[in-house]
Amino acid sequence: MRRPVRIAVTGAAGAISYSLLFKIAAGEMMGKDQPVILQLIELPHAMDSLRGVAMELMDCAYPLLHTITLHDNVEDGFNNAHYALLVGAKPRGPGMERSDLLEENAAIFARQGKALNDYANRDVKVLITGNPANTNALIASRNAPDLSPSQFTCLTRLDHNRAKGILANHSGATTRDIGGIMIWGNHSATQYPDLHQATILGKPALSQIDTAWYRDEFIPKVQKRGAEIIEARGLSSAASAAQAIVDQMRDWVLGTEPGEITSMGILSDGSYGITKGIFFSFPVRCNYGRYQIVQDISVNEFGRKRLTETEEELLEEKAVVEHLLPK
Ligand code: NAX
Repeated sequence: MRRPVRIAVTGAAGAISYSLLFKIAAGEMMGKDQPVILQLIELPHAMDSLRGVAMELMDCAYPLLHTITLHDNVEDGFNNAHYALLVGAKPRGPGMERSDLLEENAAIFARQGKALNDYANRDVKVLITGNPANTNALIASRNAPDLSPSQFTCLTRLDHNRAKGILANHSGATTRDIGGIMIWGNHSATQYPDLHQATILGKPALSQIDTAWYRDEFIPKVQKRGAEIIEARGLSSAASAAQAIVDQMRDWVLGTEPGEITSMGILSDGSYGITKGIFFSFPVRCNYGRYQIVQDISVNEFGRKRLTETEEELLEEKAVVEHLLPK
């Protein structure tokens, strides 16, 4: 058996974690031969609830679950972590402006970035889920000067999976038959779910579906799926978000399937003309624990407009928190 890896999770008593932690302990994220130590982090007032979650995890008697530790601060919780899943964030309250939400979360993710820098394993891989995920990732990475920005990603795999699921449902194919989905940009309603590389049973998806459906129904449906779920369920996506976190981390660590593309929010290096220094979802492939942007995909005029729109939103978000970013 391998040596256990340390996985720190913030917001560990929240709704997403209530699905996520059980999947990790069952070996769905790191593989069926990889024992895990869970370092669970919550706000002080949620520690009782967290103890309940830990008891349930213990009661599942997972063979791969080595140890569980509970923490009410990130400095202890991130200690020696190989992986850090930043799920907890301040939700938008009544009457709260978007800029207030950005600023309040900026303070949280600045502290978390510093704590990762000071306490986590030097090779830690960090996935930010808490919203606004892209800008929170920017803040965390900028506050961790001793870590490489390539160690930080934000979650856009849920958008990717949603696009795949909705296309499968519409076309009658199974998700196994679908490849080449791409999500560009922000995890928000400006994201661009792009089907120009997508295939259904190996043939171009766009030759098999109606262009009007793609542009007028599919794109807005993926963009607004989170809101549609809140309206229907009265609660935000939790189990599907947990699945997406597992999928994104597994691909990052263990690699994407040969030839397959996935989508990850990563620091822009200027590819596709996107401003450097913002976290933007790109089509990537992963191998040996690293991701690489898939290059040379042609982006038509329709796509370029969408890329610019979502890029502009991220630049606006960055401008709101700029004064909190270390130089
Ligand atoms: P919940 O409100 O159920 O749980 C969040 C938990 O985080 C709470 O228990 C809270 O006490 C804890 N928390 C808050 N601040 C913390 C901090 N500084 N340190 C440690 N713990 C902290 O929310 P949940 O449904 O689990 O969603 C978590 C986050 O994911 C939200 O910000 C949500 O907006 C975001 N999402 C992001 C998605 C994405 O694709 N990027 C999709 C799903 C989800 O909406």
